[in-house]
Amino acid sequence: MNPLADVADLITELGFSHYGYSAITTPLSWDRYIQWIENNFHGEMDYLKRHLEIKRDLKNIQSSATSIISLAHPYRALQEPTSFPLKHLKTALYAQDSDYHFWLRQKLESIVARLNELHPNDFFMASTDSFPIMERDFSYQNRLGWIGRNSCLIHPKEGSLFLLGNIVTSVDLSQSEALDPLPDFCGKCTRCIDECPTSAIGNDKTINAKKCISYWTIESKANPPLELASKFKGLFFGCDICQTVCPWNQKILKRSEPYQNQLIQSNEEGLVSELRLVLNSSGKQLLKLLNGTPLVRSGQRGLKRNALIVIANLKLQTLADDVRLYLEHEELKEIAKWCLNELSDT
Ligand code: B12
Repeated sequence: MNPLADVADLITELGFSHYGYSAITTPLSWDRYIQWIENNFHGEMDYLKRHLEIKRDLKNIQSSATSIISLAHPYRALQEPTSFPLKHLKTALYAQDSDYHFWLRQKLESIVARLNELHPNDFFMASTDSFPIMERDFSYQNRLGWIGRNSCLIHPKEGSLFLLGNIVTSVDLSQSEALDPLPDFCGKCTRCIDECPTSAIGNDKTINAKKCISYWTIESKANPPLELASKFKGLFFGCDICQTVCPWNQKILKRSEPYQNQLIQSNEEGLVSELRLVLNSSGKQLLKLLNGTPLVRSGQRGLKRNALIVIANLKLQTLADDVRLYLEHEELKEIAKWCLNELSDT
């Protein structure tokens, strides 16, 4: 019997697409993870090097921890229209919404609250990027998908356009017979590798973050190497290319077409006006506009940096005067100069 039967309805009501559970083990890809860090593929994301003892053994969070529940939630922007204010700048699908660190965490906390009622003497802890947990790895172990060539977790029915949350618990959820992880259905397909504009995806299902558009437009505080930035394809925040070209996501993308703001509405006039808005707004104004969305993570400087790169990529001559205002900017002058150069090449 499913030991989570009492919360199964709640999980579905909350919009999770699928879930699984198992006993805590050393993460299946622990050695790969260490190798990835040693290869320096994490760039400036130093937090990935910390708390390794917790990552390796989740019992270090709480000694009574024995099991882990993994849950997948589809990006909400694929299911319903969101109030995301930028309709033309290309923003990753997960980010065209309020920040999942809040809404997904809240949903996980409601499950934890119910579980606490049912098991008052047990321990439950929810995490979505809030604890040093290898979320993909445990979700793979819990059969939420296979690890795709693009390193995303892919499910045969749900594709990969979903977020992950995990609940660590002292309740023993070990399966009487350990189930094998889902088989890898990537086959010979290399579309994600072939279509990645910056060749960030290796042949061993790992991403070199230092080449990944998502890393440079979301995580990094620095300016990307200009040679690399020239390949960003006008993407403003995050990148979904390695997922949107994946055959396993085509059905989901088709089904959600009515909600995909930017694929439908983007036009040059709208794009120019949004880029102007980003470049000419103060930090306070941008915070007000984007409050609660993942974009605030990049900060004023990061968003302006991203806007300058979009202008250079798309050769938007009309914005040359707006770019010139940044030639004296302490941190953005190099990018502004490069951007004007790119514009003058047209
Ligand atoms: C750091 C990070 C990033 C970095 C690095 C990404 C990366 N691939 O490593 C950057 C900023 C680039 C990034 C980008 C994105 N991210 Co991110 N990111 C994370 C974070 C915080 C840690 C991931 C990590 O540890 N990376 C290090 C690498 C080495 O680990 P890994 O990706 O888990 O890779 C393992 C597998 O490849 C595995 N492996 C490879 N082959 C095999 C074979 C076998 C048999 C096994 C067992 C394992 C295995 O070994 C690796 C080491 O463990 C997680 C949240 C979390 N706490 O886990 C989210 C997370 C991975 N990101 C997520 C998302 C949504 C994204 C983006 C789609 C966002 C966007 N649109 O821009 C992109 C996708 C880019 C991509 N193709 O991965 C989701 C992924 C959901 C999913 N369906 O897979 C997560 C889980 C966040 C969440 N809570 O939902 N991200």
